[in-house]
Amino acid sequence: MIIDRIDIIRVKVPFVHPFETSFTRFVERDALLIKVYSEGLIGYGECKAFYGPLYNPEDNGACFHIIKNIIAPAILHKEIEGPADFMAKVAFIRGNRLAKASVENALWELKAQREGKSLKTLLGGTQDEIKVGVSLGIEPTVKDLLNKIEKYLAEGYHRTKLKIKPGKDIEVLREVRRHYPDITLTVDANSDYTLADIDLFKAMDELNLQYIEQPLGEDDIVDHAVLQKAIKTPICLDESIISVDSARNAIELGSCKIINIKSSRCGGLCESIKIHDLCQQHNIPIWVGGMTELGIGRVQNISFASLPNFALLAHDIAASNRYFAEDITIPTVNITPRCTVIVPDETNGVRYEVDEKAIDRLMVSREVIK
Ligand code: OSB
Ligand code: MG
Repeated sequence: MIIDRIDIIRVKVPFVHPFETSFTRFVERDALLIKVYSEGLIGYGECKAFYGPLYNPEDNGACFHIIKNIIAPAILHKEIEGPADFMAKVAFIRGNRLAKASVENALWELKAQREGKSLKTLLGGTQDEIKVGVSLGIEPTVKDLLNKIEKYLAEGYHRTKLKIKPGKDIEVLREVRRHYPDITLTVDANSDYTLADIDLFKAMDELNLQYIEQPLGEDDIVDHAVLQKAIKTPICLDESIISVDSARNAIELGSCKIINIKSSRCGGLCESIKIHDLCQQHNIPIWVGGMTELGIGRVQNISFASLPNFALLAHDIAASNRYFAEDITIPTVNITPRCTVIVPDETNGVRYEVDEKAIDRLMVSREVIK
């Protein structure tokens, strides 16, 4: 396919409720949408960067620069066979995984349209519907948090993940466990602790957590191995896994027992499928992580989560209304009464269209590159 034009559209979409993590308090999704035009077709990608380099090393400004000034000149008006060929053509760019992934995802959409197949089929998906969990932010008081937990349990979410940070951890978790002794509960520290906190994580062993997500720094895979040997609760790595090589290192070192895959963090779906396969060989359970994405990214995550080794654990692919009053797909992502999401395929009639009118309403700026 010849790439004719690339638009980078910045949108800002308010959250229905602020979402606080150990690294920031989000009040809106400030995102770049990537629109790739090719031979009369349009493929969308969502760049998962945030307004600042707080979780990933890149932010929106960095991605905008890399897409406009480095990726676009490498592919515009050239023949690109598909996502894998694209990845080969931008392999000279070190890092910058979120930027590469956003365009790679759009090329998967174009490939699906050209071949008249669903993304699920192209990726090798086998599941028709997938189970979802919810990720809950840090709240001002335990009472506020309990109210939030209650709300999402009532909606049926299969797993409740709580964000923690130093000072808002073990005491809060003990309270939550006292109210909900049996729910599937996990925590996510987003890298905010060090091995000096080892006793805190040993204390968490009493709480019957399904896993502890990314307790230590993103580069600390050696320290994560030390911590994993000292505690019973499985560690699930998020930030530390950016490639199939980092996954292999973490598995060989024993730094985790579970991995959360975000295709954006790992530079796209091509690399993420390799991580999926590697984890399957090593019996490492995996699940699809989230980045508070808008509809475009959320729907692509659903298709990715239909791969076979994603069958065990619930994914961070909540209904769109967990974050947004207004979203950019028709329909927006909804959960079934079983709290699953249905994977679009050629036969089940589930289809999502990009809501161009909503994008126009939410747009802050548009850059046209051709
Ligand atoms: O660490 O998983 C994370 C949101 C933004 C950045 C990082 C993370 C998260 C979440 C929310 O936990 C997941 C979601 O519901 O999209
Ligand atoms: Mg995480």
